[in-house]
Amino acid sequence: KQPPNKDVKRIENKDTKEREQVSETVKSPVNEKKEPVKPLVVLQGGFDSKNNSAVRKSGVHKVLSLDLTSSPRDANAVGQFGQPAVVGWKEDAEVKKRWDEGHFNVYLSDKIPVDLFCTLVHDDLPSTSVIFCFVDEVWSTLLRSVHSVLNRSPPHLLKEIILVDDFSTKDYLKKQLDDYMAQFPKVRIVRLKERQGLIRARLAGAAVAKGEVLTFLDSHIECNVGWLEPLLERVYLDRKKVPCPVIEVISDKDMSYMMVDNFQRGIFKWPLVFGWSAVPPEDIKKFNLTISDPIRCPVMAGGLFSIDKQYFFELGTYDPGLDVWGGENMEISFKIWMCGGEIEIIPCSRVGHIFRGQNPYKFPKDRQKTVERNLARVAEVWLDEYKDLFYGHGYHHLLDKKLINIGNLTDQIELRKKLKCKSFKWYLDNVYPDMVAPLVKAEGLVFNRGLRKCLALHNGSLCFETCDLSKQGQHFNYTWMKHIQQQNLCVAAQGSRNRFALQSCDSTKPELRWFHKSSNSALVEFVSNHMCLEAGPGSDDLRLSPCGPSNMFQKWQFTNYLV
Ligand code: LR7
Ligand code: MN
Repeated sequence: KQPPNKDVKRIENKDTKEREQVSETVKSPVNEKKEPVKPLVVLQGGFDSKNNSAVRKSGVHKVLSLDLTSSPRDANAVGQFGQPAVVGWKEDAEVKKRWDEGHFNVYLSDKIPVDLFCTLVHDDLPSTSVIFCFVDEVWSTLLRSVHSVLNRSPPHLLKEIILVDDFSTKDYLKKQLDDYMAQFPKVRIVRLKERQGLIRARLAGAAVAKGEVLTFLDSHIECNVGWLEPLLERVYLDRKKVPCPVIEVISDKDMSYMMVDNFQRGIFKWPLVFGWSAVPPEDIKKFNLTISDPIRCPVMAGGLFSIDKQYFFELGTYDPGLDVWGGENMEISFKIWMCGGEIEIIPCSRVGHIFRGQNPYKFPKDRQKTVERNLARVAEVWLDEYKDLFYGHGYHHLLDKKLINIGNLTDQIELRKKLKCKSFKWYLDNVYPDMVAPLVKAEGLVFNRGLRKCLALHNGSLCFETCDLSKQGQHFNYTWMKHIQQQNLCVAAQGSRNRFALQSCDSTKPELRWFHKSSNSALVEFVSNHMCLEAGPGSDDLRLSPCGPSNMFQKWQFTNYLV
């Protein structure tokens, strides 16, 4: 979920270089070393790779490669996904010879793995309400979304389709839509009286839904064959499972439908940016994962999932204070995992989505500010001490409460207590262990290169001593808040001449922040950005001086750098 324009990256077939560049955002060990992949086109033919911008948010949504080595459960093995299998003309004689054994193409049948890609599901699955919310959606894509659900869902499992119109401005979405949908008894339209944003629009749909399960979809999707049953199967097995289909790519250029790579998980990077990443190959091996096994995801993309209706309400739905777009996928994901549920991608369920580089509708307020505010709400409620990592990755400005009003969070904090949800640390340790999230950036002694001594706190003020790891007074943290911190005391940029006193740490105060790039670099005062912390020549001397790139008395080194 990045700002528009910047993140329109391309998947290239021919240009290996560019592919590698693209995969840098979210590393994918499985595919990195491979040759450029060729997309597998299903449903519709003709895919011009050069014009495909099938990427959004921070992650690369990779197109399924054809060069997987053939294994019994290989999606590309002959006959999988219902693809026609072709027998070469040289084998015609064999085909004929063996036809009568079963009066079908026995020769070919024997080539198809016995292990079918997707297993069967129970026959007493719960019914679902499918909820589409939309604002000014294009007519044809909205209709195609609805038709794909009507055509490809077993009628007894589809309770209804609820279209929530989030106060669209387009005329065709009014009477014309009512008239069109009147032919389908299962389709209901809910009209919002003012623009609510997708979060509250979905909640309006959920409030009137009659199915046992809620299935949320974006309004520019195409459900693939058999998409619904595997999702409902998971909810049936365990009502706290929240299954998502594999989100495939409908080209924004030629509208072709492309399958994506298997074994991709939804993840986030700081500051709460959604992305895709390949399941680590060690995990595939360790858990003996086949391509039809559910993939547990730290976070969901947001738009496409099923959830037991009662469970959704038990969880307190979405934070209704989230506006317009963004962040709600983080919120629901943390909530689900930390409060006893699970998020899975179900490879047997596949839904295409048109990925767009920009939001085609207007934001009532500034887009970036809206998303930032939503994310800050999520961080404040769910991240515990890790919220510093969120603010520290470019969101310091949100800490100045005057700049942004994130609204009241009492209900959300109460809810988390009531549900007895686990800590964010538990989530990181158990759900997303490969996430690197140290609570501080650097720690230990603070060594000055020029003076060749270490910073020490002595009777409330700073001085220098011979470096000694055993002395607690010499231990400092360099935090995400850019603090040089000992317990709850922070080095402040305002010192009287040569004596630097410490102040109690306060993340809202810019004068407590110091830029420090890496080992052996300066500590630059945040506010002015051109004054550096300088030591010496005497052991008690510490001052702010104009930064000089080769001044050794301005070069500092912490013992350990954690990032
Ligand atoms: O104010 C709004 N009111 C709405 O009703 C804004 C949007 N909407 C509707 C909109 O018409 C659409 O049907 O909400 C739906 C989602 O909006 P999109 O399509 O603009 O969102 P997106 O596909 O760019 O973004 C993803 O992230 C969103 C915000 O966090 C939602 O969670 C989307 O559902 C989500 N989409 C997906 O997960 C599909 C796969 C994308 C990926 C990765
Ligand atoms: Mn969308």
